[in-house]
Amino acid sequence: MISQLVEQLDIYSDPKSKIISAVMGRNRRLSGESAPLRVTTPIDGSEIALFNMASKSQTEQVITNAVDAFISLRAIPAPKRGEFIREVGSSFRKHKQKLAELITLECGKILQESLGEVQEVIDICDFAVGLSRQLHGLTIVSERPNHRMMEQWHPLGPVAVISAFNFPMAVWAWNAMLAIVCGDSVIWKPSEKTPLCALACQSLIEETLKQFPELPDALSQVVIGDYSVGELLTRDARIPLVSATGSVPMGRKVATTVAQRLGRSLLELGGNNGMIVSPSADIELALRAIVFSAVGTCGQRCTTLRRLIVHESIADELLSRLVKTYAGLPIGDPTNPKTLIGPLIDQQAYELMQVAIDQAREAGGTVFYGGEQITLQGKEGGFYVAPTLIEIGGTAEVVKRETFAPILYLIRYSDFAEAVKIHNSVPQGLSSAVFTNDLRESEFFLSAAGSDCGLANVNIGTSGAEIGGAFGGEKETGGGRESGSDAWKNYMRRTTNTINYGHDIPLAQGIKFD
Ligand code: UN1
Repeated sequence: MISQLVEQLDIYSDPKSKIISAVMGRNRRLSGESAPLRVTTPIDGSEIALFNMASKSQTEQVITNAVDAFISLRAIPAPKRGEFIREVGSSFRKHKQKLAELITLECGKILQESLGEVQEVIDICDFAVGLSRQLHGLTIVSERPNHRMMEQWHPLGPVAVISAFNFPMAVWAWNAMLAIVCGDSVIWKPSEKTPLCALACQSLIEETLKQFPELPDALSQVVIGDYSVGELLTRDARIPLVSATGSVPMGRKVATTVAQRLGRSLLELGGNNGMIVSPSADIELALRAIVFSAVGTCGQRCTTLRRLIVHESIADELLSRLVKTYAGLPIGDPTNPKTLIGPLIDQQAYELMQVAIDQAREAGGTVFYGGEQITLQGKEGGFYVAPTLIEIGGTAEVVKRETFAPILYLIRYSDFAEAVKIHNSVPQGLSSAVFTNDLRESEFFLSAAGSDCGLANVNIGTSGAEIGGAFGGEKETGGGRESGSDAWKNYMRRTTNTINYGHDIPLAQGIKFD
């Protein structure tokens, strides 16, 4: 069934494709310049594709293509670029089901969540189309007579997008759709774990491009490769912006390399998100939000809930209800519509989960539920786990680390200010939530003295953000903002223009220089 799906997609046939290192279906391989990459499905661990990764010279060529494409793209009016993105969105709408099936196949998330991810791509396309007529700057009064000041936003240049396995289409789209309407060409280096998703997206872009002969072919390119390809992209001064999503160590490398050449980086790194549940909370709502945020995508979202900070007066009740709910969660094949928890991405993810559970136990934590591997008949190569609930003290080292797995640490608090302090005591700062019906608590949580994260929610879980807001976080999360609001400004360069329409040349600050 798996190989059939890959072949049905029929996405690899165009010889003019800008896809570097063509993909082959099961058991076929193209000769190429570089090492092979074996792609497996987390569903049962079987091989679904073999690639030859891009070589250094191929990557260099991609960068050169992107520079040329940028020169033509920046001359195309933004609303025209928006028309292209509108058609890209239509194409994703048309292929939504198939694309979702591919996400499920390659990264193991359940079909409902995969459909949600494709919807995120469609939504950001719509957003970008609107934006293509709103890339406006300010006009500013001048201190000098007969002068006028204004800001313009111009296209920036080729943008490199480095994305992670857990959102193999949406995060690229947040970046690429905005970058393209802003007039930038895009080079995408997807995770080595999910190259097929990237190729499927690229093939839809290429298909849509056929309707737009005035647009440059290389406005979007995909490079399949390992960290060495990432390094070439981050080092190259022809790429003014590198947008990277993934682990903190990866982000640190990207940021350091890009900073060496004084380029820009836009980072969305670790999560390790927390939620405070206060005594006034609507427990039914909180329960639903906790479960989706903690176990959705098998705990492998950047926005996954990992730290539940609960008032001592309701902690026992919440814990026992969570244990009961966890016990009933269907774990299994993500293509089965009844499943709510699919597999972890791979063995390494499973091992890291076990290490974290052991460390939590050593730090005095009590495992109330789960953590063990679940063997599914016929899918022994997949890593399925029971999501785990661990009660632990808020200061334990393991709680401060992001483990990409369905681990939920429960921490008790007695005073709300203390809860916020516990909440903010980790190095990461992506998403946060409070469940409360107490206005003072919710306002405090949202205030400057409250949550220190980029996303702070009230009576909503930590995951599942809409595309309309700016997405990203502080501290080790990297400070970047992608997707909605004014995140588009990252993909443009601002010029401040001062225009003199008078007959004199007065200097600012009243300086006389006669
Ligand atoms: C991510 O995990 O990198 O808010 C992105 C969410 C999704 C995006 C997550 N809309 O959970």
